[in-house]
Amino acid sequence: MKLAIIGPPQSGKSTLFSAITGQPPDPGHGGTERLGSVAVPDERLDYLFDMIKPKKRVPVHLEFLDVPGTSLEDAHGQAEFHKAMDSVRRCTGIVMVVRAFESDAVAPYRDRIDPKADLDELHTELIFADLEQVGNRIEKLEKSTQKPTKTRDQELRELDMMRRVQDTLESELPVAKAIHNEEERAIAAGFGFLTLKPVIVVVNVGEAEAAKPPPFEAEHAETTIVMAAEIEAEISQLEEADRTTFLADYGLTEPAQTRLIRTSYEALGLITFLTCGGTNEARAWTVKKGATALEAAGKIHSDIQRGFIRAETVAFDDLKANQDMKGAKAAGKVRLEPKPYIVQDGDIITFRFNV
Ligand SMILES: Nc1nc2c(ncn2[C@@H]2O[C@H](COP(=O)(O)OP(=O)(O)OP(=O)(O)O)[C@@H](O)[C@H]2O)c(=O)[nH]1
Ligand SMILES: [Mg+2]
Repeated sequence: MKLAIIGPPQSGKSTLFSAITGQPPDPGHGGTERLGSVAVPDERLDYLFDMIKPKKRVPVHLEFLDVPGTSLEDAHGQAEFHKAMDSVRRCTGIVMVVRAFESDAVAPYRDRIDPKADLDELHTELIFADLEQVGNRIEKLEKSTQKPTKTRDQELRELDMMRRVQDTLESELPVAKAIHNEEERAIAAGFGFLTLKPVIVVVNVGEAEAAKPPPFEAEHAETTIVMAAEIEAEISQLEEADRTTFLADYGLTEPAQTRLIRTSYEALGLITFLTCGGTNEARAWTVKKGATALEAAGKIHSDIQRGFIRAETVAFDDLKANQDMKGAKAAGKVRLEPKPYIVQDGDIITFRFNV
C-alpha cells in the first residue's frame, strides 16, 4: 500500500516525509521522488509477539512517496505536474500537504500563504490530469468500437461510462461521483484516476498551532489534519526515549508517524487482523473494513482461501483479558467462524483449511 505526498512547491512535503519515515532530510534530493517504507506500530502485534515468542514479528508496512512540488502558475509547471502524476496513479491514496506556517526563510508559493486556495488549485489540476486521461481513453474506444470485435459490447459499455466520467470532471466534480457500481469502480481504479483516490489533507502549521484543531475541513478529502512538519521531523531524529517529552512540549501525545498512519487507515477504510503461525511468526495483515473471513484467508494464500474450513477467531481484547490462547479458549472466547464472517479490527485468526 502506497500513499503519494503531493502539494505546492515548498509546502513541507519532504519535511513531513522525513518526520514519518525517520529518513533524514536529504538536501541533494530536491527534484526527484523518494520512496520510504514505514512499519505500522501495533501494540496488539507486540503483545502476540511477547506471548508466543516466535522467530519473527511481521508488521504491516505502508509506503510513502515524496513527490517534488511543481508550480502550477504556467503551462510548463502544469505539464511537469501531469508527468509527476504517473507514479501517483499507482498509489492507493494521496496525502496533500499545504503550507500554513509563517517563515521569512521560505518564500511563499504564489506570494501567499493560503492553504485553502492551494487545495482548490490542486484539486482543479487533478481534475485536468484525469480529464486528459479520460480523453485519451475515449479517443481509443471510439476507434476500436468501430470494428466488430469480440470485446465490442464490453468496450461500448466502458465508452458509455468514460463519457459520463468526462462530463462529471468537466463539472469540476471528482470521478467518484460518476461511478455507479463495483464493476465501474474496478474499471476506473484500473485507470488510476486521481480524483477517485482517498485524500488526506495535512495542513502544515507553525509550532504554536501544532496541537490545535484544523483551521478548516477541506472539501474533496476524507480527512483534514494539522501537523507542524518541521518540529515533527526534528523530533523523529531524537532517541525514542526523548520523543515523548519533546512532543509534550508542543501539546502532542503522539508523533506525526502514528497520527498519519492511523488517519491513512481510516481514510483508506482499512482494518488489521493478526495471525500467529505457531512458533514461526506473529504477523499483522490489512483488509478493507467489511471484508469476510474468506477474503482475509485469500490475503494470506490462495490455498488457504480455496481450502477454507473455518476461521478460528478471538478478539484481541478477549485474548488479553484471558492472558493467552489457552485462557481465551477456556473462557469460551475462541469462535469458529464460517466464510461470510465479517472480520473485525484486532481479530486474531487461525485459518483451518484443507487442500
Ligand atoms: N518554519 C517552518 N518551516 C518549514 C516547515 N516545514 C517545512 N519548512 C521549511 O520549508 C522549506 C521547504 O520544505 P520542504 O519539506 O523541502 O518542502 P517540499 O514541499 O518538499 O518542497 P518541494 O519538494 O521543493 O516542492 C524548507 O526550508 C523547510 O525547512 C514548518 O512546518 N515550519
Ligand atoms: Mg520536496
